[in-house]
Amino acid sequence: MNEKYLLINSKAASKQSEESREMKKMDWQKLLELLKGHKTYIQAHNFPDPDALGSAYGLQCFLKKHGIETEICYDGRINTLSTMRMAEEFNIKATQFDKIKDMKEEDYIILVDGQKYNSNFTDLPGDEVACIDHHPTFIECEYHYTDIRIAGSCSTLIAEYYVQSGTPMDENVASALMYGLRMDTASLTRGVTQLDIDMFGYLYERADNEKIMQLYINTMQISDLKAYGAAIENVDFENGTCFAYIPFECNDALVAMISDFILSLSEVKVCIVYAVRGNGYKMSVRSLLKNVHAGKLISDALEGIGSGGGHAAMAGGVIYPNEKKTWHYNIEEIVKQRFMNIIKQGDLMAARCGYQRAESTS
Ligand SMILES: [Mn+2]
Repeated sequence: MNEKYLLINSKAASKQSEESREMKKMDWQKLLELLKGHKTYIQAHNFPDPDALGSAYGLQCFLKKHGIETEICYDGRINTLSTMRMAEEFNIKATQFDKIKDMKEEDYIILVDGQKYNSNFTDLPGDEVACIDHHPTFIECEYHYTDIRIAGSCSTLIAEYYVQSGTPMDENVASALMYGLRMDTASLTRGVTQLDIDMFGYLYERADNEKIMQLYINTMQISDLKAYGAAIENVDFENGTCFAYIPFECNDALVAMISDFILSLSEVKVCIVYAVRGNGYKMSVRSLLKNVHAGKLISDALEGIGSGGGHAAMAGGVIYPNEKKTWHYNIEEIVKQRFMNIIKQGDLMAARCGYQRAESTS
């Protein structure tokens, strides 16, 4: 079932990508023109993952080759083993916003691997003039330069800047982009478009593939097992949909990894994994069903109490801090009710339109 699903998904995704590529073409010359003479920061999403860091670094080196110096910044922390090791291995210099003392309102910011108003993007003092991202847009925002196209990773889009402009790519950049591409697409098995495959081929010839394989080993720490244990302990399964609650703080990447893990159970078609985040909650959603779009599901289910969005197969979001006080006694009940309501509405719609659930058609 999985393989078939992926085939359908990848065909649909590449069609979608072609459409969106027509709408918003990348224009590397326009980007260079825009940035000339401005102090520029490249902002990766909060708590950057390998794709965010890889694309920020790839873009930084691209711009440098064209005479534009930039600084990579992010809010939150680099707190997963995979991202920490990546930064170290590829010598990527990214500065936590707290340590940047001199960002001014007139400084330029390019957002990578996410968009303004996303729950995982802190609004820094600088001016967000450009955005390069591979996620669907949930809240529209005008930038001077926009390159938002659906693809498996943001690293894919950045790789294309080198290809289109004929800019030479060194091994370190190719490796960082390759790692980002592989991590976001689970090595080309998730949300893959034709562009991802093309760029994979391009990067493969230039990257240190041995080093990338090394990064794949030891990506978890003993302390992560506590979160897996809690999620397994609190699993609640109903009709193909699985909820798992982690009642303590847990970083974004770990919540996402546990979400992938729960989805690997053969009975699970949709899963919602969430953990305490300050006074609110951090959520991760996965869907294998054609009629359940993970991004729309989380966005609708959290309406009024949080925000979220993402791809058809994977999405993330947060429940706002002030909500926890009122609800933490029965958070599991509330989350389940909200998500199941949306899923059931989808099923009703699907039944009316004569669709079938994906698992019964493939
Ligand atoms: Mn990404």
